[in-house]
Amino acid sequence: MTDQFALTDDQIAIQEMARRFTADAITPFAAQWDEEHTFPRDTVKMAAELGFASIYVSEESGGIGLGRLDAALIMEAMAYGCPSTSAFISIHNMASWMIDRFGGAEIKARYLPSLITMDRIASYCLTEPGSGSDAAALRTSAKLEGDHYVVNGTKQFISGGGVSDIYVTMVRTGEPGPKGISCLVIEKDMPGVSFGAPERKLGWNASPTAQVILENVKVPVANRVGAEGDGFRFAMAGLDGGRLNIGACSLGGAQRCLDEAIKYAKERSQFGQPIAEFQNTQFQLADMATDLEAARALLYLAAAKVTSNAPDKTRFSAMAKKLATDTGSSVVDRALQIFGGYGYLKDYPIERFWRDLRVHRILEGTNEVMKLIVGRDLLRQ
Ligand code: FAD
Ligand code: 2MC
Repeated sequence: MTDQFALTDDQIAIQEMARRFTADAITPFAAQWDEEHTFPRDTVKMAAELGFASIYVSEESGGIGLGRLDAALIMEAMAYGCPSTSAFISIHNMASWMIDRFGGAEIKARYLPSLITMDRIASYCLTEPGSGSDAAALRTSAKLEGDHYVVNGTKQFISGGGVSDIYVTMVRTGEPGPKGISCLVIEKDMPGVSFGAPERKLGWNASPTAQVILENVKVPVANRVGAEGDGFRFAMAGLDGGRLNIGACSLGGAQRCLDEAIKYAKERSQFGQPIAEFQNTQFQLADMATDLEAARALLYLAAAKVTSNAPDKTRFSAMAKKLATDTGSSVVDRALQIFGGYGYLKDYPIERFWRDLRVHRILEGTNEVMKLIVGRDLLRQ
């Protein structure tokens, strides 16, 4: 980077710390977590000791109070070892940030200390069986009865479902559409909370996914984040940052596969020479590196915009999520091709990254929804 675009010394230091943590605590174990569908609880707790569970929770609340570019650097570094573990930690950060940013003093004091240390883990519950992309159509109802809400409904595809202790949940307290939605903190142990069976997935095997089923759950009014009717806005603001992190997870995973492909191309010989000598291989690597740098540049710019609360931050976050996740999948696919048949085997890490990165084009808003957000914003100007 030139001076104009350089990371600060602090950002380089935090990137180095995240890379060292990944090399020691994530990369050596990631294939086994994938194979055995293990959620690495101890490892995410170790990440919290470095401050990675509260990256943009304010310092007043006990977080490390960094910006979204710092968060992206950390997520990108951890995804070099395991995209799904990195993304799991990102979702916890998003949910914790929503409590810090929009919650009152009492709810922050009650939940944030244990979320910052990851003694308690948080999930984010927006999606329902009948409302995925059309999130504002959610139907989980919260009816006010005295000093508590009675909550009924099902949340679908919840990362950490059954494992997390706290569920930051968007519910309907009022009229149809976005203005009738509020945000409640629901605890795993509240009577009436149960979970579906763990979903069997193509990838993201280190990150458990399950339905969260809410049957007559009595949730104290004190567990509401912010005012009634503001929950959809909070959920979307959370995703402005979450989408950057998912993009960063794709960049980190794709960078790993590019590095592996460069190494492999020098080692593997066919027709009496390393496959790296073929111009096609060189051109493939050149395109992969170029595409990745372009996506990274947009993602870092979008992260800076979210940190500074720029008016076009949501559009840039959506553009960066789309470009980084599409590019990430495409780079990993090309890396797999360079590995030939060996790329298809579990003996090498490429197929795991191929599977893990695929879902980044779907979750935290599909890439079609990202285009919808960008297109609408352009036409609004
Ligand atoms: P649908 O909305 O039914 O979309 C189906 C297709 O139609 C897609 O291609 C979509 O792009 C397209 N489409 C829909 N509307 C439009 C439109 N207006 N214009 C053009 N195309 C459109 N959710 C949570 O709340 N919390 C979580 O922790 C969480 N974790 C997840 C983990 C995994 C592994 C997965 C797979 C999903 C997770 N999700 C989570 C849910 C995820 O956000 C949704 O799957 C996603 O938003 C898409 O919703 P859907 O699956 O219902 O697809
Ligand atoms: N920040 C703050 N407020 C926002 C916002 C943002 N980024 N985006 C929208 N809003 C506000 C918006 O301003 C409006 O309020 P007002 O009328 O007062 O101006 C309100 O929210 C409704 O917005 P829209 O009119 O744009 O709502 P609509 O229903 O048309 O579409 C859409 C919203 C499609 C963008 C949204 O439903 C969406 O993002 N869908 C995808 C769902 C998704 O991303 N799910 C991810 C689940 S989490 C996950 O997958 C994990 C792995 C954790």
